[in-house]
Amino acid sequence: MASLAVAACGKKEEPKAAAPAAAANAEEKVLNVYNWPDYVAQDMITNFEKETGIKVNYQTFENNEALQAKLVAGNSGFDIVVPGSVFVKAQIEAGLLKKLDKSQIPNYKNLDADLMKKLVGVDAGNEHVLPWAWSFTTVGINKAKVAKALGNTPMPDNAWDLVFNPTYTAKLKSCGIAYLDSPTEILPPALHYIGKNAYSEDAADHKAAGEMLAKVRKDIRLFSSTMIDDLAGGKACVALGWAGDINIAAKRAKENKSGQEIEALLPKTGGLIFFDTLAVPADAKHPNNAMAFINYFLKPEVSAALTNELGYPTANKASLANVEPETAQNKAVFPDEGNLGLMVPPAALGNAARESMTAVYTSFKKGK
Ligand code: N2P
Repeated sequence: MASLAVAACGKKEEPKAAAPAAAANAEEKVLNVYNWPDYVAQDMITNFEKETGIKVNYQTFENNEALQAKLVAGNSGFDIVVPGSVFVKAQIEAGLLKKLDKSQIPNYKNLDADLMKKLVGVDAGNEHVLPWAWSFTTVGINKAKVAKALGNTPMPDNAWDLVFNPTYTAKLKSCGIAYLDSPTEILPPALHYIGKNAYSEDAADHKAAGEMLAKVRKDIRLFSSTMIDDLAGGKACVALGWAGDINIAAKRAKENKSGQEIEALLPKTGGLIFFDTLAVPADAKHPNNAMAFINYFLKPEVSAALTNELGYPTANKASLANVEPETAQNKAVFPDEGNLGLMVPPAALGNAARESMTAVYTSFKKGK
């Protein structure tokens, strides 16, 4: 009897105990997400909707500059956005992002503490963002087409030569060179190639990178927001892009039985690591739904699906057990310690540096 009484009493107390959840549910069951293209596992959104009853409106943006413009304008209507680590510090400083409410993210414990430490430089105390996925900027190739276009010239020792050295670009332009279309995607690898700090804020360094870039401008066929179709569809044989997207292109070429082998290279002087992060705009209307989405994403099997389907690692340590062996062993998805050690870690760029990079990039692109 006594235990029944306790149970009954417990029941009576329930509505009070559930008050915070009730407050969360007071939000209309809508979540507006703004992410990069080709960056979500196939069933994730529908599964989240089924599990939570929250309806997701999903839109995409093509580069960090486009997202930045939306956030600065305000009233974007988005509840979840996915800024690259390069932009996060400036966005936090400008008050554009809300702090995460970790009490609503029990799966936060699944995150890899070492990877989270890599973000404290852009988000002190890991208060505002957590990784959606990470990868590195590098060079992707269609192996057979590149070998053919290079002829007697052997592959360079440093893969960056394929996109920055006129000796190689002059030969490769026949099968197509593609660059990402964004100042903050091109200037950092260009700076790294000429031996400067990839995230230098010095306008003189940007100018020097621009001078190097000008020498290869006539050999660049396309500027693009993703390398997937360019490489898999044969528009380009070489791309300056993200390893993850190059991995997707490789997968697609295989599935299409095109006979073409596409590969993300590991440059001898290192690629540039980036994190894309889950963040909530300061004026988001559905921040609690955003926390529910983040918590859902941090389930081991949900994060693992992103890695398995798209070839992007997440920071969800608990998801690693669900990553398929073929993906886990792919060095273009999970570079080994040696390669990671060569890579440029993520860093922040201030507004003035980004403006200076944009000016250099714009005149580079125009000057054919
Ligand atoms: C999505 C690629 C986004 C990664 N396919 C670059 N930040």
